[in-house]
Amino acid sequence: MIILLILSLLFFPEEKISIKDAWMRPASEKMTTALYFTIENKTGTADTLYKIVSGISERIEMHETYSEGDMSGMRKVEMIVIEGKSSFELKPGSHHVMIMKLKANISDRDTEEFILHFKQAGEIRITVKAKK
Ligand SMILES: [Cu+2]
Repeated sequence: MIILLILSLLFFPEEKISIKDAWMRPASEKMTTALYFTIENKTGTADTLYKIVSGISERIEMHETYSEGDMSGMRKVEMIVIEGKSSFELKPGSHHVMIMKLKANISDRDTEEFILHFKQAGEIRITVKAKK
């Protein structure tokens, strides 16, 4: 019985939240840049991304882009909800992460660390490569 349990854990690891295709735009110190990635939620329940932390800037916000009549632009959102068994793509022209007041230059092919905070999955650390 116990052997069966161990085998099932080995062959069917717990499905959870994963981050794919993360990238950010190169930018200079004191400037603002954007981070994009796809969140895959393989669990059966919704999860919420509510905070992103990194040492590379003074401020990090999640943004959405909108257009209402003649008005269009981007605005801050407090959280991103990823429904169960679905994925959510942050991409140019859509939801993105705004990295404000960079503490150093980010050059093409540099890598930076971010910690994503989810209500269910907890902290997920990602390494992101800069590309043009
Ligand atoms: Cu923005």
